[in-house]
Amino acid sequence: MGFVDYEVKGMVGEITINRPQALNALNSAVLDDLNAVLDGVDQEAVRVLIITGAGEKSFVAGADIGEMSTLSKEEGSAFGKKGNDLFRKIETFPLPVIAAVNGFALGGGNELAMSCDFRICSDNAVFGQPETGLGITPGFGGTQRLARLVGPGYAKQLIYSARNIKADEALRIGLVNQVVPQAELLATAEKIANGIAGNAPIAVRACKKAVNEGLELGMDDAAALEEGLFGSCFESEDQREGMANFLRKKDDPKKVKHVAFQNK
Ligand code: CO8
Repeated sequence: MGFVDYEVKGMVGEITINRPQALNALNSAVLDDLNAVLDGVDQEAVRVLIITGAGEKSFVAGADIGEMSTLSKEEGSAFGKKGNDLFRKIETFPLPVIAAVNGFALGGGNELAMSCDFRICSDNAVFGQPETGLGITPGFGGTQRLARLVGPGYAKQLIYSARNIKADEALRIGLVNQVVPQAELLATAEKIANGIAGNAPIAVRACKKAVNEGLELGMDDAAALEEGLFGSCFESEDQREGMANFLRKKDDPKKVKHVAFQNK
């Protein structure tokens, strides 16, 4: 639809920001389209999402500078909220979301990637928060998520200096998990996604919740959160079958089989 394509391949949903004439920059229409695609994801059939950008040059080159250039203070705040609400929706989306960063991930592009559960990138990827060079702050979560991901010292240096970094530096500071040749990016993301999709969905989704929400809590409360989510997996068909499979295999190694988890 519009500026965002969506394709389901087996249990993996692939979302592509598709506005290559502007290096996939995020204007209001792109944000609306992405929101609508997320609302349409069949969360029973699809187990993992991948977000990438169209073309070989850019993941997302930021929020649309032309659209932002004439905003008033109130309109600026409203645009920030629109992006923040959407990226928070991705961050808290029940399914794991992988960013496959295929080029420039600047400003709102880096912020979109950081709202995903983790990032892999192509070797031509460039990351940065150029906003202070444009007279604004990052506004779609960059000041918050970058500091949480790479630590406040590195985040502040990158944001204050508006310096872009290449894939190898992004890997070194923990902004991305893996760097691969451009031609292998999507296949690598799909392989990772399919690996996750083969595990018990109830458990994977509970793990996302546990990590995300636990990071906001003190350790005692975080441990209690984990206990509740751990307990919630029991009595599910997938827990029973997953464990029974292991026990069968112990009795007789020939009984080892792949468990086709049913999300029940
Ligand atoms: N917005 C709008 N158009 C863009 C953007 C963008 N962010 N990035 C690229 N484009 C457009 C260019 O204007 C150009 O269009 P045209 O062909 O019509 O002139 C086309 O994409 C191709 O771009 P270039 O010719 O510039 O391509 P280059 O290869 O020469 O350069 C760069 C690529 C280095 C990525 C360069 O395009 C660039 O620096 N882009 C801007 C990057 C940037 O500063 N991004 C951050 C924007 S600010 C932001 O994201 C804030 C988020 C929070 C907002 C909160 C609001 C309150």
